[in-house]
Amino acid sequence: MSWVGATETAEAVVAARKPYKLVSRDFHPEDSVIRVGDIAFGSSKVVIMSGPCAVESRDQVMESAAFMQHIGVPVLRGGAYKPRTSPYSFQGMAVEGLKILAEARERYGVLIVTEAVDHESLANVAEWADIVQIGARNMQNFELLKAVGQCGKPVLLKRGLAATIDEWLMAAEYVAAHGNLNIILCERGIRTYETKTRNTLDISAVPVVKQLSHLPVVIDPSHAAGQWQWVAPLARAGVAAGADGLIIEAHPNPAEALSDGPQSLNFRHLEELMKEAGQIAQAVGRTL
Ligand SMILES: [Mn+2]
Repeated sequence: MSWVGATETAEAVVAARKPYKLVSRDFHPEDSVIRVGDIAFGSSKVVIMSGPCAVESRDQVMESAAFMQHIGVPVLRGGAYKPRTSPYSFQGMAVEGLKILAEARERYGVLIVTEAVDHESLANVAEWADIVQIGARNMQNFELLKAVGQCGKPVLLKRGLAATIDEWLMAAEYVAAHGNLNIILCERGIRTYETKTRNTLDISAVPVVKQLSHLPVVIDPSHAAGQWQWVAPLARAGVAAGADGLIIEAHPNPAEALSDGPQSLNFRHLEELMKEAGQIAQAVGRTL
């Protein structure tokens, strides 16, 4: 057997072992560009998404949306359904929260990304939001992933906190196999033996996933860090590593946030981070 033949055989063996198809680069060699409104994930522009962890009130959302518009953040985040570790923590405003987010879109021209936690909330989120988020804890909720495949909206699929890259891509494959290839992958930190940070941001996931898959990858430095002081350095690293976007928690008054206050940036720090991320993007041949 020639060396060329041996290499081809080895590649065929590796390809056969790859459990995902639709989300694989083998299936679609070019980068996928996911268009939402007038923005695109996976283009030369790095997409910034920001806003509070949770929708807490109409005033809080309007203040946040106005600031995002002011500094040029095109996508507002904010959870109306909150899968909290404790059943005694704030659980979210549900449909009322979704309506507030939709009103913010009308008034300030921002797109909305928000999480669905089950079939019922998925129907509501798909109706009111622009991007459906599937959180880390639901990454392997396969029945929900099948429904997301048919929901008609782009999906932001977070990596599970104990999921390997292959498991994460298999979760994306579920969504794709059920009809939705508008998938944005989101690395948000994985659980390791380190306890100083809330999770360990797996920066290597960006180049690895980009080699394995054609889908865009964004970084969530907030849930990885768990502390606002570490969010900007991780965000900068994400852009430098080639991430197609960032999703960052920011709150008008982090000290009073009902959810994830310690890791939320105030608006002044978010504005500083936008400038820094813009410079890093330029250094790697991209823009914000
Ligand atoms: Mn949060």
